Amino acid sequence: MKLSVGAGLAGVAAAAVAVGTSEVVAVLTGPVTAPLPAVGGVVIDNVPGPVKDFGISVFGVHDKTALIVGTGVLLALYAYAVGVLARRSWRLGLAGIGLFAAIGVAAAQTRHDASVFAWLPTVVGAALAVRVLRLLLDRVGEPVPAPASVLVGVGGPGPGAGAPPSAAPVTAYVEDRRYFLKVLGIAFGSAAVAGFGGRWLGSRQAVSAARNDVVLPAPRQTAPPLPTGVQVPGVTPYISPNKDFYRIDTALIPPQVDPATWQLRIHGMVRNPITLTWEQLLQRPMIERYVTLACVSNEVGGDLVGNALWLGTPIRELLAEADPLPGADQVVQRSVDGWTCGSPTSVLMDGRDALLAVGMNGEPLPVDHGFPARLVVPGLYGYVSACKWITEIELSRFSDFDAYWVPRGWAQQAPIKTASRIDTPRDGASRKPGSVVVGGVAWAQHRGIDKVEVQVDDAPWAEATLAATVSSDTWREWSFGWQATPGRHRLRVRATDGSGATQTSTPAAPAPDGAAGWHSIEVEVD
Ligand SMILES: Nc1nc2c(c(=O)[nH]1)N[C@H]1C(S)=C(S)[C@@H](COP(=O)(O)O)O[C@H]1N2
Ligand SMILES: [Mo]
Repeated sequence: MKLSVGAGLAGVAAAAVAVGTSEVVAVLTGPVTAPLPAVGGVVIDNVPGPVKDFGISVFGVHDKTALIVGTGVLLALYAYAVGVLARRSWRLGLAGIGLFAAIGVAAAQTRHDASVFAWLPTVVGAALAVRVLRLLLDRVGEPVPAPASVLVGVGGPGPGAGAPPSAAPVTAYVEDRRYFLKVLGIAFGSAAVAGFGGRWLGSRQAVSAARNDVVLPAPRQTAPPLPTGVQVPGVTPYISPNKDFYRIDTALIPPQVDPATWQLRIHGMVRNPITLTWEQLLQRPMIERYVTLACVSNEVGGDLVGNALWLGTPIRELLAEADPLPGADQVVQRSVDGWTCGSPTSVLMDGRDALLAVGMNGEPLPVDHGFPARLVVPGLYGYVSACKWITEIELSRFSDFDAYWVPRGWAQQAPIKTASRIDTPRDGASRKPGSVVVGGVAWAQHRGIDKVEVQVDDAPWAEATLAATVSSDTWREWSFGWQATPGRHRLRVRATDGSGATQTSTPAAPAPDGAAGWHSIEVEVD
């Protein structure tokens, strides 16, 4: 092994130990204070917003794993360089670790829910990294100018076999290399154990136990019973199970909020500020409603939309008690992790079933979906209304405050656009000639769906059959009987909402206020 490679590996091992131990310390200070998630969070909050294709990457879930892996790879490269440098100059090595620590600490401080000890995981990790790097570098050894005969001896069957006395330093190096590899292995092993162990401990003290103990109150008003025939065979389930419900947020690690210490503060431009504890919230009148949520980042034909039975207290009643001052046209919602969104006060108070929700499909909210409490507003995209892990409601003005996504290029106000999607057949599927059932969903929350039409190739638009639905706040499934003839066909769908407006054919990208255009698929018939 070349000495510089050894030094580089020593650097990587030191970094691994730093990251691993920081995860253990973060069991005490909160998962977002560990350097890797902290830096990842800063990246999320600072990617340029208006970039269209970035919308999904920022909102999306899989990209979070990619972000952590990417940050880890960058750190490994950096650590390798620090190791190589440190062998030449120990002071440069220390400076390299110092820079790592500075970045980690700075990132952790910016996390909204970070404690005053947010610096601790990185500092402990960095201190251990210094020790590990020194230990390993001492074993990498120094190049020893040796006579050729000695080098042959080293390459021979046994270390030092018949070697002259002058070979001593080289023999020592060979022994040190074994020792070096052993220490390197131990360093990586303990880093892995610490890292995964820390994460595991952290998840054990997560709120799942508190969530299991929650007994949801009975609703004052249950949801209207589901009519028969809401479901079209082959189409997305009418009610999205919690485990399949799309998840979109900026949280690398979902905030763990203990209901015992949770509070909701309603303040700002109000006559009567209110603070609610979890107990007090559960004592408020609860209602149950089916509401379909949709994400503004959803592309035409996409699946960032879901329908659930929510249990919650009408937010309009809480706002009325707080008594907004004239001019307070924006209800700013703030999550425990600092994320914000803003809804028009007029919309939250116009009588629709906007809920401060605590239950989803008969369970307490899943942690990923905002436990213990979130807002659900029929008719507004999630990023302007559906604050998860909510802890603050501040009455303000649109002219005074821009919520999280607004400076990143998204609209201040964003009612959900009428949309329709073909679920069956799938794009690119093949079918036999004859009768083929085409089916899908359409949504225009709070206006309702009045008509869905399908067009095959250039034929006139034909009306689809609408399935039953529970209210105008939910999506509606539809089906269409198609007499398929051999060949390749294009199928399009468009919906008309309860106000009589038909979806526009003009495509629009998700930014700044939601995608538009008709969903179309191709089907091969033979
Ligand atoms: N605290 C918090 N709440 C949030 C978000 C977020 O990033 N942080 N994202 C919003 C967006 S963009 C959407 S579309 C909905 C998605 O809710 P879901 O993950 O329960 O489907 O949550 C909203 N609430
Ligand atoms: Mo969203």
